[in-house]
Amino acid sequence: MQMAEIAGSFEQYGAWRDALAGAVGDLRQWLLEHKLLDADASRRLAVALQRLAEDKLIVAVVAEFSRGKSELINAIFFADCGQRILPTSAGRTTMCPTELMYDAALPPCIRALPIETRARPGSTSEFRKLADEWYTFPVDPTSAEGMLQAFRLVSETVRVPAEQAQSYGLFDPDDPDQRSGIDAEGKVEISRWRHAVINFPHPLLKQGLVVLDTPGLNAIGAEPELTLSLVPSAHAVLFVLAADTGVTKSDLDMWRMVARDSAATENHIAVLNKIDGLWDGLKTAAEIDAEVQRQIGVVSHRLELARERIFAVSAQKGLVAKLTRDARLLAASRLPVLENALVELLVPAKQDIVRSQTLATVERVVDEIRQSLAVRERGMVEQLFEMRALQGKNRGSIERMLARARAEAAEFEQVARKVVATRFVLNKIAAQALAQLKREHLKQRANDSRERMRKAWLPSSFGAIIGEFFDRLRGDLRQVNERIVEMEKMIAGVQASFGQELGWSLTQPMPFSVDPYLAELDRLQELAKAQFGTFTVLTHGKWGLIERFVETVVAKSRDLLVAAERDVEAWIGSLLPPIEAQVREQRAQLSRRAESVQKIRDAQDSLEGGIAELEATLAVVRDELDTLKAKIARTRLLAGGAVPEATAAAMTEAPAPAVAEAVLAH
Ligand SMILES: Nc1nc2c(ncn2[C@@H]2O[C@H](COP(=O)(O)OP(=O)(O)OP(=O)(O)O)[C@@H](O)[C@H]2O)c(=O)[nH]1
Ligand SMILES: [Mg+2]
Repeated sequence: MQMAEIAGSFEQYGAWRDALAGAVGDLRQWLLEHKLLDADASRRLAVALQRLAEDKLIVAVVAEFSRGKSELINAIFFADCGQRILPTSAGRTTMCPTELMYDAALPPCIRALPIETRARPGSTSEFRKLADEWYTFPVDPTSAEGMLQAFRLVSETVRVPAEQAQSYGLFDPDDPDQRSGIDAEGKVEISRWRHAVINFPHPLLKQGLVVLDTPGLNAIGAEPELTLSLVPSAHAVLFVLAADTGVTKSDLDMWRMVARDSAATENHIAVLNKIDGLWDGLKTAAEIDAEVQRQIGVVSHRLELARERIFAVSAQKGLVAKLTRDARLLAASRLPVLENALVELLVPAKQDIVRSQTLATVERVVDEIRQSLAVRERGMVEQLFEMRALQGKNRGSIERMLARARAEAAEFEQVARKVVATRFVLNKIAAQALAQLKREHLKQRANDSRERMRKAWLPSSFGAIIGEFFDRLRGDLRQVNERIVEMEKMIAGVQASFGQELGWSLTQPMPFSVDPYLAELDRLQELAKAQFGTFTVLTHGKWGLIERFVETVVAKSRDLLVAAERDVEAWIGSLLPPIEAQVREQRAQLSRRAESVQKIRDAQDSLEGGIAELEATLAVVRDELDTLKAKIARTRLLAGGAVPEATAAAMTEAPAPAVAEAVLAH
């Protein structure tokens, strides 16, 4: 009952997404059955469908240790498990970053990456691709006790010699606080795992929710993957403070790191946890509220975050209230207020993105097909007109007509040759553009910078070296952009000449820009710069950490260039197929026409039959255009409907006329 808010919203979102995927899948199936889908358009729809299937809502929870991150996750998301599932306790509990998610391709399990991998090159995301490096522990989701037991894995520690911890970048002998952690045998305690992924068939996780729990105590600074990748890519970040500790210096350091890494704090919510500490049984409700408001004011001031983004709660009492179905305690915990805010932050924004991405692809494909069908329709209407004019005509005029049809076909081939020539030039420019984005290219740039850093050994010079690394990557991207502009111009030229000579109106190529990648590079550089700024004194203990940071920066740059390469390639791939499809369509049309005139010449009496046949085919094409119109209208309607019930009702009715009309309006 108490889970309704979050669970209900996520379920609605999931249902909306499934309905949208259903409409796109249905459209694709129908197009395939009617042989209207070429390979390129088919691939584009498949990509859109896959993106819908893999859609995730990521919530990251970060804070210093013991602020109640794990308890908050238990209370907000997993109270319906009937008990606390993530381990919580005083002191350090969660030792490694932990993702809770569900991937139906895997059985329920916990996969854990050993801490030893930190001594080897490669970021967590690179190890993610190496299944053999991970330990897999089965989880029985039907046994709460078994789950609880299994989840304790995230708290496991080992004692290792200080030097070993140092090689993992987890121990700095120059730090007096850390030195005091060495025991009589010269060992220190560290996490046993570097990262854990809990695959767990919980209803929220099945809808695509991913929850990231993080360890406190500097872990966020020691694992570049978290700061550079996992937390910034979350759709919502919960930053947790505790009412009994207030905003300490280390809380503030961590907040600055988190806020800075994400470029903007629009996805961030601060949670002031443990407000039950103020309920001493003597204060009145009004007094307690005044104290809470005062603390929120302090947090707002120190984090430089608007009051509206700060939520005071008691995670622990909220969990207890949900487990014991105590509505009064739940209200006192103020957890539902936070949950509403989280849903508000998460769902509408995500829905907008998914909607516009999906519709952009689908509308484009439908637009191209509609154009092909329109060409076919127009050709048939012209042909019918001619055939009707032939009724009762003599042989001579039929011969003339045949000659005209053949001449037109030959003339068309002259024009169509331009496409072949364009394809040739396009391939050449494409190869030049893509060469800038190849892995080997980046590898060389990275090795170069790494070598220079190693030689310099002076942290103050690292900023400049890293800066140059990024400058070069930006230069590469700008070159790619020049090629893109070239290709755009070429396609526009071909389209214009087809427009002039054949009267075609082709859809303009989709605009493409490398600006988002440039912006992403800027952001990455900012992060790297800030990070290197913290290494003012270079000690041996820190060198390993720096190496890992460089690793991560390079890995992130590679991911970025790989994504750019994929997008540029897809864009190039989408330039010519619509024109080529139109050429094929027109060619087929012209040859059908010549054929049918020839048939009439060969057996003049079959003219009536020919006309009837053509009329029937024309009816089929018109029918296809109508169906296409209805299908895209339905997809739009589904995509726009935020409320599934309303959408479901609308689906059974005819599509709204205004929308349907707009689809086919030339
Ligand atoms: N009184 C009170 N205690 C809480 C509340 N939330 C969490 N705690 C307690 O605070 C301690 C730390 O909670 P955790 O959830 O383990 O904290 P964490 O932030 O995950 O800590 P690490 O995993 O060590 O980084 C535990 O003993 C919790 O029972 C709360 O709302 N009120
Ligand atoms: Mg924890």
